[in-house]
Amino acid sequence: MINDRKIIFSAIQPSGQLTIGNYFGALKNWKMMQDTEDADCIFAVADLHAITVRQTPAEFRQRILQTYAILLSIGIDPKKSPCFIQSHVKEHSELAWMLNCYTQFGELGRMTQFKEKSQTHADNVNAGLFTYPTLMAADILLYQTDFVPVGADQKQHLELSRTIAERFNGIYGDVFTVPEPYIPKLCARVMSLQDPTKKMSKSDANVNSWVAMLDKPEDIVRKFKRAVTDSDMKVCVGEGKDGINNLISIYSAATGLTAEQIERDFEGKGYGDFKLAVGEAVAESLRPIREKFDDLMKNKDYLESCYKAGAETASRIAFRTVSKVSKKIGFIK
Ligand code: ATP
Ligand code: LTN
Repeated sequence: MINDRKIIFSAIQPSGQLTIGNYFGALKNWKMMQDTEDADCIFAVADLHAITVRQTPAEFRQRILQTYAILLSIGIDPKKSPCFIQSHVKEHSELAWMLNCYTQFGELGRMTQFKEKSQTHADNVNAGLFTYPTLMAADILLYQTDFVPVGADQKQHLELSRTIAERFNGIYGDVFTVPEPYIPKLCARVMSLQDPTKKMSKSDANVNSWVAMLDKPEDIVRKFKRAVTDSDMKVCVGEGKDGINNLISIYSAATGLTAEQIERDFEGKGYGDFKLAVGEAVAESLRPIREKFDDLMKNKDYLESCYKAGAETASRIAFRTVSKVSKKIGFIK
């Protein structure tokens, strides 16, 4: 890595089937930034984050590998952008502990994701769920990251990462780069197809509310056909038209058409035609990803060689940061 180039880092949890929310809100931008930005990109599968919720070991192992394969399927090039599994780079846990001691209880208590998840998993409000944002800060700060491509729901966590970095730098001098979120204009928050006032989430029990990146084309089309809209019957962006606004954003992300072009193309046409078009466009944009994914999952040795190489590169950078932090804190070498 060359020192004065910008660094881009992001991660994704292997906590369920990845949805088009993950794709259009985050992953698509990872690929875009890798291909267009004059920067070094590093990406990870955040398996340590995922155990804040109980996982079944055999399924979890499979899901970690699948999530890794999806990253390569969307076009992350492991030769260009180190791509690794978080638990393989021990410095993430190490720095997270240290940063815990520079994070206030009150700050963590204010995190909306913590409040929401402690309600949905009321039987398991563990300390990891509470300190989740300090692990995320460690992920980011280890690589001296400048930009973090994420969906809008992660903005608050990013702000806390900045606060922690600034606090640490304030005490010890310039140790960490203070990261900035990169939140897309389009699809920063893809909404549920069944309740468009709620974020699309893979943990939603109603499977018709979310579309998985690996869903079959006919299932994708069916879910869009059932999407909740309104009684206005006009394909246009508008207040109170959450369902249609969401579908227009998704269609726009899948086709590259602007909202104005979409409104023009569907003037005088019904919601049925529009929902079918959105479903078909999404299915088509995901087709090559699914095909690549099926190929990659047949080649586990290749996947292993990629995540091992990714972890080696990441470890070298992470080790440098942790050494610097340890020295600043006063640990004996
Ligand atoms: P869960 O739904 O189980 O809480 P998640 O999908 O929010 O999990 P991750 O898988 O770690 O959590 O998210 C990875 C990335 O996808 C993050 O950058 C997140 O902001 C983004 N993302 C997730 N859901 C959406 C959505 N509905 N719209 C836009 N971006 C999203
Ligand atoms: N917290 C994120 C996933 C995540 C992440 C990160 C994103 C873990 N570590 C580092 C960006 C940078 C989520 O729940 N969506």
